[in-house]
Amino acid sequence: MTKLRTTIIGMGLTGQSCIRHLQNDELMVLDTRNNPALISGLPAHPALSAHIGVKTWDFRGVDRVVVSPGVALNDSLVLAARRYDIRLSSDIDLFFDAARAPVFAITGTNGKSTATAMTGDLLKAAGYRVAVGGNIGDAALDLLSTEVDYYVLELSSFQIERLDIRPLAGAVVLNVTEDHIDRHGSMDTYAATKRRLFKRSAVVVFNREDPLTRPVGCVSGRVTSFGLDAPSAGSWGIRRDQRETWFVRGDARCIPVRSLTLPGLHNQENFLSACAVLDDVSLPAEALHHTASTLKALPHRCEFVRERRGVRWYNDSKATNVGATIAAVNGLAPTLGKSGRIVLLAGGDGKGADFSPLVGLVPMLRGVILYGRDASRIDKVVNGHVATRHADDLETAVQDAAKIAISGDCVLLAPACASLDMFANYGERGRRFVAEVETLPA
Ligand code: UMA
Ligand code: ADP
Repeated sequence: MTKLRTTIIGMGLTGQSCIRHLQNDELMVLDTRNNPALISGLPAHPALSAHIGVKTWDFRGVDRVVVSPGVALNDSLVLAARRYDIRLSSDIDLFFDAARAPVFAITGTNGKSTATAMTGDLLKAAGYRVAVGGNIGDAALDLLSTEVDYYVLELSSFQIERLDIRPLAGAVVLNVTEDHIDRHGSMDTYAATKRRLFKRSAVVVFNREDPLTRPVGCVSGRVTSFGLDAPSAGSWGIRRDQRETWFVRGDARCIPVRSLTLPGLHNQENFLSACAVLDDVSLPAEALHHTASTLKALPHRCEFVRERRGVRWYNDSKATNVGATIAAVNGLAPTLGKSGRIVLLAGGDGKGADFSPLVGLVPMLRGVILYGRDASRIDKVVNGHVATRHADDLETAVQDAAKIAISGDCVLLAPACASLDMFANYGERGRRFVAEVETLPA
């Protein structure tokens, strides 16, 4: 039998998972960069050739091209492949071709990873065998197994835009605020991309407080919603009685809100969205209670680092856009005493975003330490409203923050920007921050 000739664009986590999965194909892997970070770890394959620093390519004779999510669809390589009318795929398409268990998919600008982890935890607590992955970190193809009852995937807009939409057990769009405009061109396109997930989903979950998440046009599944208000029948929300505040489905009380260990209203929303997407799965109240009360913050999401001289330091390196920074500051502010303020470390690659909503945070801030490529764009927004300083690197920013924070304050790394101008990823940025904070003398 002749082998399928497949070209993979991108040698990162996605590309590598495709190499592991497509062991029977004749594979070519291309990367536009001269030094792809993961090139030394390419998986073994019987028929693989790899090429780096590729700007253009002759795709004649290729049967299909699998494009990694970080590679834009208007990249010159992708355009070259299109000229030959070759089928363009993604790792998520390959995943759906092979998956034999129902799939829940979660997207949104912020909270995707947290809500995805919560959804997986709820299913596990109810006794199901669950595989959780996608944009959250483990590539979808690496999850495939016959020993799985449900898959839970976090999907980014980059993954959805190139996806041939398949039936889902449930889909959530958590929220849509400005992000990735450099890739999608406009908010409308970005929001519509996220809502594509609803098209063939059995349960469609939107956020009542965010109109951009509402399904538009025809969806075949049952539509439900979540929000922090009292819900209508069949939707999820919060109700108060004289003694207690409850997570509820319609009128039915589920568990007290105080059972949820993760702080902030945004985590209440994330939890409600996870409950809503599992609407068709039978979940005992104990599973909800166990999950809510044992959840831990994922790394680099409002992670407490240390307390020093009365100042608490937090790493929220995952705040890669304005909406996430706003949620992080709003989440931490209520934990401070009356005179406590937040020293915010922000900057990096702003992805073309409008930073003006950050000005609303000013009353909660002691100062803003700025670094990275778009530092001056943020400065233009907050300067004159709050003290700002510029630092050459993250380590200097930490030192500067230590000088201006006073007892009762907290220092928060929540950059409102991607890290790629200075770091390999948000994880490296968070680790460098934590390392520097830990070296500050007691
Ligand atoms: N590359 C090119 N040309 C380009 C861009 C990238 O050749 O124009 C190459 C790079 O040199 C590198 C490879 O492609 O060798 C990287 O591919 P990728 O950028 O698609 O990243 P992966 O390592 O495959 O990781 C991707 C997701 N990354 C992106 O979408 C940018 C990971 O999400 C995800 O965890 C992983 O697949 C597994 O599914 C990260 C992310 O930053 C966390 N996501 C964005 C976000 O959350 O905002 C969307
Ligand atoms: P994502 O995977 O979408 O980036 P995460 O769960 O990793 O989301 O959270 C990233 C950051 O976004 C958090 O550190 C927090 O600051 C913020 N965040 C989390 N949940 C929400 C939410 N529901 N609404 C707004 N911001 C949120």
